[in-house]
Amino acid sequence: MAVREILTVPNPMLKEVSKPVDKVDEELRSLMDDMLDSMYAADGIGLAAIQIGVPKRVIVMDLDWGKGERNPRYFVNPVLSDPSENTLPYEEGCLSVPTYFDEVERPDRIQIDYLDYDGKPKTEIAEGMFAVCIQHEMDHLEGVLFIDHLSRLKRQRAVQKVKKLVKQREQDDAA
Ligand code: K1U
Ligand code: ZN
Repeated sequence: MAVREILTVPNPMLKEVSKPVDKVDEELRSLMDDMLDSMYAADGIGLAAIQIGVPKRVIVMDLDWGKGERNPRYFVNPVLSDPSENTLPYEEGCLSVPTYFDEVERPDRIQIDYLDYDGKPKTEIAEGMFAVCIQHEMDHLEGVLFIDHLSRLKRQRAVQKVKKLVKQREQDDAA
């Protein structure tokens, strides 16, 4: 298992549409293990494979991270359907847009069909934070970031903030 670098805006890979996975095998499980390690190391609750530069339709998540428990979840080739009419506004963050948070409104309930860590097909209803997070991660698979749901001005501000942060981190690392 390994912690991999998480890509940040404006890296063009984050705009790529990820490709479906053919089979859930040891190689894919190793990728999911690395994704989980990378997510935990960055203090996140979700991660899409494209965020570590792998354009596959794979998501990992742990909504209990930070509560002192580990409940990792894996979603391969996820498909969302039947969104609720009710929406939930939530102040979202993203490991690819570090230190920037803003409100996005999404359906508060949605169905998800996917393959699990062992390649078994599963169906679940996501609600609340699970619904917010899975829709945020699904956007990553389509090359969409949460800041793409905001105004152009806010998006530009967010990208400028991250560019400045990354430059500062590079200077600190070189010192
Ligand atoms: O996709 C990602 O970069 C992960 C992202 C998931 C997410 C968080 C909040 C709303 C929607 C999606 C993060 O984990 S960012 C880190 C963060 O905001 C957070 C971390 C721990 C607890 C709560 C939020
Ligand atoms: Zn994100």
